[in-house]
Amino acid sequence: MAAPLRLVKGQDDARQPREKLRILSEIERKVLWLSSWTIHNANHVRPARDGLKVGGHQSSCASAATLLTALYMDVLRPHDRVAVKPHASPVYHALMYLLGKQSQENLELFRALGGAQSYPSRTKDADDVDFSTGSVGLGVGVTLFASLVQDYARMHGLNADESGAGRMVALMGDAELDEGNIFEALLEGWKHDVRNLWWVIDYNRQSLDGVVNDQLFQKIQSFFDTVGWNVVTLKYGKRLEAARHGPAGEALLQWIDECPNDLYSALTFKGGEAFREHLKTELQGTSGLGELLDSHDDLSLHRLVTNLAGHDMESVLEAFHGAADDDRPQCFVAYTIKGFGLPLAGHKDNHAGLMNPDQMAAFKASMRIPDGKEWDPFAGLEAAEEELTEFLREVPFAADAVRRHNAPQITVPKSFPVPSGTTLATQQAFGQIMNELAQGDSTLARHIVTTSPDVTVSTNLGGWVNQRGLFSRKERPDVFREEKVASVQKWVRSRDGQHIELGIAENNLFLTLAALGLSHSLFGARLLPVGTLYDPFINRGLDSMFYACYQDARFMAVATPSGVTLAPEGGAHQSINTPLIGMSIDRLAYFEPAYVDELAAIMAWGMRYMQEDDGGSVYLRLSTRALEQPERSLSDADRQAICAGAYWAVPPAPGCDLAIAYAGAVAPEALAAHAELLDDVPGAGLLAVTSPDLLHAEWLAAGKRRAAGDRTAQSHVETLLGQLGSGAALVTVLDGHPATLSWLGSVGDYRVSALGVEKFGQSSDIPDTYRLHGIDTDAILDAAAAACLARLR
Ligand SMILES: Cc1ncc(C[n+]2csc(CCOP(=O)(O)OP(=O)(O)O)c2C)c(N)n1
Ligand SMILES: [Mg+2]
Repeated sequence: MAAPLRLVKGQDDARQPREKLRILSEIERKVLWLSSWTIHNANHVRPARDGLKVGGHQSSCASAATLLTALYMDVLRPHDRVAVKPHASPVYHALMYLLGKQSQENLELFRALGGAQSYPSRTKDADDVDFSTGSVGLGVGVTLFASLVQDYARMHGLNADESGAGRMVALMGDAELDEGNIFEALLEGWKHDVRNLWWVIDYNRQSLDGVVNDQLFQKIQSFFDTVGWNVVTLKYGKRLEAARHGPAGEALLQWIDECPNDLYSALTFKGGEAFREHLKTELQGTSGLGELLDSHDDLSLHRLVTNLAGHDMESVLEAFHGAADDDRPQCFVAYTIKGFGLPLAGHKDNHAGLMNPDQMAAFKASMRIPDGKEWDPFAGLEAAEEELTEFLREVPFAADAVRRHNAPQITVPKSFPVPSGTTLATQQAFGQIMNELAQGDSTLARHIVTTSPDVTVSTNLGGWVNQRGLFSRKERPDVFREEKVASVQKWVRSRDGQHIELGIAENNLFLTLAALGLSHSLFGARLLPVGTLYDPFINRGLDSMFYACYQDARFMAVATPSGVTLAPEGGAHQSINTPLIGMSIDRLAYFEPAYVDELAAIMAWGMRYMQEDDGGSVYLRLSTRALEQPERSLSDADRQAICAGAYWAVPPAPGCDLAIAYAGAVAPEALAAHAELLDDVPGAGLLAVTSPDLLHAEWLAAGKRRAAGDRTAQSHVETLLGQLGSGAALVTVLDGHPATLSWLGSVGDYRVSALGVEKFGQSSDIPDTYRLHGIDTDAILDAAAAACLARLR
């Protein structure tokens, strides 16, 4: 039973519930209008230049107008954070417009350059979007991990907000529940006992292509029950609830209950007359039916039968306020109608459907909007402008409070100490660097948080976790240790722990990194998140990784082992395409060091980069192959070159016409081939590439600067390769797709022979697999010989 409507804490006591309801309903009406008009304007009013449909989702907006109005105009507080379903973007912008946080100009430019974004965007929208959405399911999922991160920040005393925990809210489409990542997140949330989480399902029973399965609500109920959420169903609005006690009331509600989703939608679209016909036939003989039908004309019958709670402000407020003081995760299943209040309501094809100009004109008239007053915040409403202005000024969500924090940066040394040892793998060295960081009690170490999807130990994070412990809201000792069962792993769970152990789902890893990587801004807690996984499974979490970068979360993803170098594991675990992913994701700097002194410098650089305003995230592609380490001590300039993406391991003789460029674990093959080549080409160069990504990005940027008139612009790679002769041959090699380095030829006039992995691999040892893929010493020598011969021709 829902709680009665009541005022919430901190709200103006003078404001009476009835009055509030009336004004909120007015605002809801305005929001419905503005969202519809924003889309209409973009499609039908604003001049089109390319003949392309602009699009927008009037029906998806209408479906969510009541729920979002209730949330933003009454229920939410400034420290709550929200993911709004992508297709309700115009509703969000309309609400922010009314609250003075969005401009009319941006609404007019909806979906145009610089205007309000198609889908809410944390980085591109001007009106303080908390979580970007677009790829359905991910915005929902990230709220769950944000609640975990909020707890982490609070329990580590790092959060800026003193006003208690905020709610992490998702206003989601019902079809988002088809996305697997939702269920992966739910299970993980259950394990971590997440709190202060609200998922509001806009249960319009329609997706893009049509109407969803009947009885879906039962499944929803049981999914959420299973993981300990409280489920609140908002089904009938107040008018239908009242009708229950009138003539044929119970029968009517039962008929709606049993009505298949597609029939209910179709009748909603057709109108009151269609409902009447069906009720007459299907409830024939029901006592009171005649009285019920006779007391309504078609319009009012339609209003009655479509009075679902998700469009009934009073019911919505009751449900939300009824749950307000409970920190248990809440799922609200709000029955709605896609296109409610529009001529598109209920039609199965309405997802991308737009009102045509005639329909819009009629809708505008029904909204009492005079010509020229389309953007007026108050036109067509019954409440007086002063009253509405006063109400909007008092909206709790809009109270003067910092919603985007800015946590100070943590100092990071120039480089971390280089792990000692003559033969080491980068993965092993990563573990040692983290282990050493864990030992001191530096400020830096206190702000690092690690996470891994069940590969903590196998990616060498064990040492860090032994010292820093696992994060858990509930303390739990290491039972194996207490029972004196010998193990090198010490897994104590506590609120102080600095490692978030996840189940295997890589989507969850990247959504956790997304939430951790925004914590400085969301909660004022500067965290330096480091997440480990096996490189091939970047593909598994790719959309979430992309999503994290899209909203400018800052993290370090350490992917190991990688490539075919993990040879015996076979084709299913050998990653080929990940270097190209590293290069092509914006705001992500991909590195593939071969040696551990490079790694130590890159990790320190990365932790600085993660904190810079115009920085980004970092992806380290590491290996389990132990390499003999060079005996050297890096200078600042060396480290600078390493972090810029490349250096000459052996500089070429000036004007020399041959060089080998390698990245990562194939260094020994490149070195061996280079040593052999020196007999024939004494000045041949050997280029160590540590980041194909930064090298490439900076090269493109320099080209753009030159095109813009800066003649002095020169990139690091141009300086390096400029030491070669014109037309020099370049053999590139890495354990990854050859396109990663093949572009080097275009940096100057160079002929590239690009070696790399193009085919799925199979189980074998390194000599076999390198030979199979043509990245061994012989293949490099063959490519160099062929390149030299081609030059002579
Ligand atoms: C990952 C992903 N796949 C497909 C789409 C295309 N798409 C956009 S909305 C939608 C259906 C959404 O239905 P629902 O979540 O129920 O939203 P509503 O009915 O409220 O519009 C689909 C398939 C998408 N945005 N993201
Ligand atoms: Mg839907």
